[in-house]
Amino acid sequence: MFRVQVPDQDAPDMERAHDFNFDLAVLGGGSGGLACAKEAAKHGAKVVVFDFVQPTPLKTTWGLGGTCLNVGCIPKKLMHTASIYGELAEDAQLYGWNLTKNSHDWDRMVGNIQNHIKAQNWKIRVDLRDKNVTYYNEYATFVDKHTVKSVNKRGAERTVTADKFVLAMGGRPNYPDVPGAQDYAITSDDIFSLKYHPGKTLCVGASYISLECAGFLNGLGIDTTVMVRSILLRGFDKDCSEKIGGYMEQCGVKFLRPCVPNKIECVKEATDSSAPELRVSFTQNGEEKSDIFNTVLFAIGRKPLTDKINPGAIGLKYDPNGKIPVTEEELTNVDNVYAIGDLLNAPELTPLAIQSGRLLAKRLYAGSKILTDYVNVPTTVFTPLEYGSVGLSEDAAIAKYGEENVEVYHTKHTPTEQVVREASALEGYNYAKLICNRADNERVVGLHYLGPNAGEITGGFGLGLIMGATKSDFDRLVGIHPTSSEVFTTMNITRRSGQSIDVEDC
Ligand code: FAD
Ligand code: NA7
Repeated sequence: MFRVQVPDQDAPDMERAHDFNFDLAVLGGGSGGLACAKEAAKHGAKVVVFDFVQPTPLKTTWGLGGTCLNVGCIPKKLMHTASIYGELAEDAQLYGWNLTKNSHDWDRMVGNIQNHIKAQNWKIRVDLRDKNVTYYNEYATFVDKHTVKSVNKRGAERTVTADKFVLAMGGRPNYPDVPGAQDYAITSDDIFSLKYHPGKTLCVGASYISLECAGFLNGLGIDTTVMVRSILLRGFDKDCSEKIGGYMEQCGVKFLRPCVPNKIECVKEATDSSAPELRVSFTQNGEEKSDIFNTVLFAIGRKPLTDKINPGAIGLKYDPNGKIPVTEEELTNVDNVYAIGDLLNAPELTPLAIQSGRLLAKRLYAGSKILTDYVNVPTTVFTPLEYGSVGLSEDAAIAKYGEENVEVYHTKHTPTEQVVREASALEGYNYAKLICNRADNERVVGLHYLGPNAGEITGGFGLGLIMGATKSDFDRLVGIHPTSSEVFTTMNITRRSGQSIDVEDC
């Protein structure tokens, strides 16, 4: 017989040595804040979460759950999937399916994605209630180190005291200081619920968010241009980043580089059902130019709005970019205030925000000593050619271990499912490499993969890297045939050898 364990509502409160309203107040109900709040409540803490979304200049707003669910990973992956389905529909015909080619329906896609998100917003509310976490849909600011004042959308105020605070306010997209940017352009905060078809779109920035948006828009049949100030995907492996750009270009995405915007003017206003017409003036290679677009999307970085929580009231120290320096225990310079997730100088990723929130709550309320591991965090860029990586880029490995100690094994690969495609210009972009430290038994310090299902592949191999796998461990592993992941078990060409990687074995 199974027994369902329900929380004992009559259980005595955790022993408290204070008179505050709550043991823990969490500012921000996104990935990190929710994980922290629920974990703390599980260990008996009396917890409140404040979550409030300030609307975008276009007045877009959303529900509980933070960036990932509402305007980040989830709608992004769903739109990426929508665009990949278009590609697969082409392949399906090569596999014998008789499909009439339909054009893509933006409204239907957005409607279905937003329905999913709204259902999740509701589930999160119910989950918090079930786990005895108090939730206020209010914006919180500090009064003193144990007190916050919060305001709801009608302007009603409340004052709440707590023993400890966890800051989990995430970040918001930056706008450049360019005339018309805030008036006419959008960001990732708007694109996933855009009421009208975006039309001809300019994505400004070469960040992964810009390239992912450009990738799925182009895949949905939209005329798409990316404006690049310098390099693609700063911080990622250069080799792989350029291949992503090359592939996108072959798929029809236009690139303006090196290029920066100067002004955005409205030629024709947007309506509820149609995109505006915007004239964008820009400097490309020192030359002044302009072009007309319907949508301009800025993806030029994100910033935590730490200055908006009245940090001066508690003497909170933070960097000019809004990031908050913390100790290994995620403690800020204020002795009862902690910070997690995108507020930290660490990769801005949902699983890391969740991990940091959950482990912090365990340390605060369950006697745990386990710290969040910020090294070897796998990640994937969901561009049309997906890119998964874990560990160091080639440049970072050379900087850390010296060129003579870095051995790069690399290869091209052809995903079996793609062999029916006619030989095309898109061939040869699927690529994989292992970066090894020769001074340490060829320990693998970086793994990079370009090809389908990058997230699934990289997530699995990430375990190998945190366990300290060497190249010979990868060689010992028997691959699963025919899959793309087996490429990592058969690599024998080093960059040092100069041998061609054009020939592939079965
Ligand atoms: P958030 O999720 O941003 O939550 C913070 C919440 O706090 C927000 O709801 C905010 O409105 C609220 N808030 C702020 N100030 C206050 C206040 N004073 N009072 C009350 N509430 C407040 N990560 C991945 O791992 N994989 C991906 O594929 C991926 N794709 C992404 C795609 C896009 C377009 C974007 C923008 C991000 C993506 N990310 C991805 C990053 C990921 O979304 C973030 O790392 C993650 O959401 C950070 O969680 P967080 O808890 O730190 O903050
Ligand atoms: P990133 O990774 O900080 O990238 C910012 C990009 O925008 C980068 O390509 C910049 O070019 C470019 N940029 C910055 N300012 C400008 C201006 N003014 N004009 C043109 N281009 C500009 O930002 P993301 O939004 O992708 O990601 C932020 C985090 O969110 C990320 O870590 C994810 O985990 C979630 P540069 O290379 O500086 O020339």
